[in-house]
Amino acid sequence: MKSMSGTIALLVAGVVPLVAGHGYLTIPSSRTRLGYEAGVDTCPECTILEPVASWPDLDSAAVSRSGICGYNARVSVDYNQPSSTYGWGEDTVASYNAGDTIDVQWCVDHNGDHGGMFTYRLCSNQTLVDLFLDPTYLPSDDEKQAAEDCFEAGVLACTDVDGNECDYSADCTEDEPCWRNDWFTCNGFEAATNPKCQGVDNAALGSCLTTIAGGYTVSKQVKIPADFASSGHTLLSWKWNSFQTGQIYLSCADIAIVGGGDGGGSTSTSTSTAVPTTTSTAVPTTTSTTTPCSLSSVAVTFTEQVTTTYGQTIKLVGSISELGNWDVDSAPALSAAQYTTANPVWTYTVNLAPGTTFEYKFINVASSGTASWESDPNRSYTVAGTDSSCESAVIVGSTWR
Ligand SMILES: *[C@@H]1O[C@H](CO)[C@@H](O)[C@H](O)[C@H]1NC(C)=O
Ligand SMILES: *[C@@H]1O[C@H](CO)[C@@H](O)[C@H](O)[C@H]1NC(C)=O
Ligand SMILES: [Cu+2]
Repeated sequence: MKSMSGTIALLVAGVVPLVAGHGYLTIPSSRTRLGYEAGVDTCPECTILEPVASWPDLDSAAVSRSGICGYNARVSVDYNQPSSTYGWGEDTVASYNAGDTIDVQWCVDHNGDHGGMFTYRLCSNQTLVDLFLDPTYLPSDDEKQAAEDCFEAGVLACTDVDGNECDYSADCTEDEPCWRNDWFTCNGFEAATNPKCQGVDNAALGSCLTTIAGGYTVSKQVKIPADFASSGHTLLSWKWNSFQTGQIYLSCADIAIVGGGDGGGSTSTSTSTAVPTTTSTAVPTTTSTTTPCSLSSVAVTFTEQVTTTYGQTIKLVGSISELGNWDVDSAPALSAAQYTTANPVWTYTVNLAPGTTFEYKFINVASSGTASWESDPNRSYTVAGTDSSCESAVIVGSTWR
């Protein structure tokens, strides 16, 4: 249950609560990350499926209540059901094109880096996915398992992306079922340098947020299959099988995939076959039905490139209530979860009504409370979503000035 290193840390520190921090999906923002940012989850890296056989047969464990999105027993939160209260699962957090190669990242805690292998997965059965998109419905364990089987069939293989390093795990031997390089592997558990999952992208301690001992980012790229059917709302599931412990970690992120094939479920092609014209009225030709955009809100993610020192917080203050009406004390703080030395970025996602126009600036608040403002002029932004673009999630990138 606890890692060896965790046990040692407990003996030394004495006061650390009886948990060992582990890992969760951070990019795209998982439901777990949103739960942590909303304050309902006090340990996002503690969403654990255990005890299970996680190694070397990576596919053997039933997911039971953990499902594809994870169950955090520490705070009794089931991420398989969208939460209207805390804001995960109802809106998508990112939109990708079918065929895109995308950046993905999870965060492993220093105190619970159990090594092993991990995957990112998509399920092409929208009927199954839809069970996990209804805030009034918690899927049964059988439905969770059916979805798990679907996601297992949709592993986004390491080998699909040119330039990915797709190694065989140093902790597997050739005769074991974990001897495969389509999954992503962490470094050898006992490797002399950069061991375990923290070795994957050589990130610094504290490069992402965990609640126990500080986190290391684990960054990879995956490819959305070019023929993945367009979906306004589907799920990306992340799964990490521990080498050291009988534990599996699961998170999911709500995403949109556009521009893909029609998949198997579409009936649009059947309209091109001859329809017996029993009446004289014209049979409607296959017009491209442009659905009018009717988004209730757009998830706007602000990213600010700015190098900060320990104790400083970047906030976003502006002319609308969501941004504190220019009041520094009411302004939301950005997250440093994606901050690395190589990529010093702070991020904040806010749901805004389409058409909202506002001015804003970033401020750097020292631990003393003193705020430094960006230079003039004010930045300004108008939320789209009333036009034909109909993007439910957008990213607004900027650099401190
Ligand atoms: C999708 O899942 C549902 C529910 O399990 C199942 O009834 C259906 O046959 C599946 N569809 C496909 C195309 O596999
Ligand atoms: C930025 O907006 C604030 C609040 O409306 C205003 O007081 C300030 O003059 C603006 N700055 C510039 C350069 O326009
Ligand atoms: Cu553990």
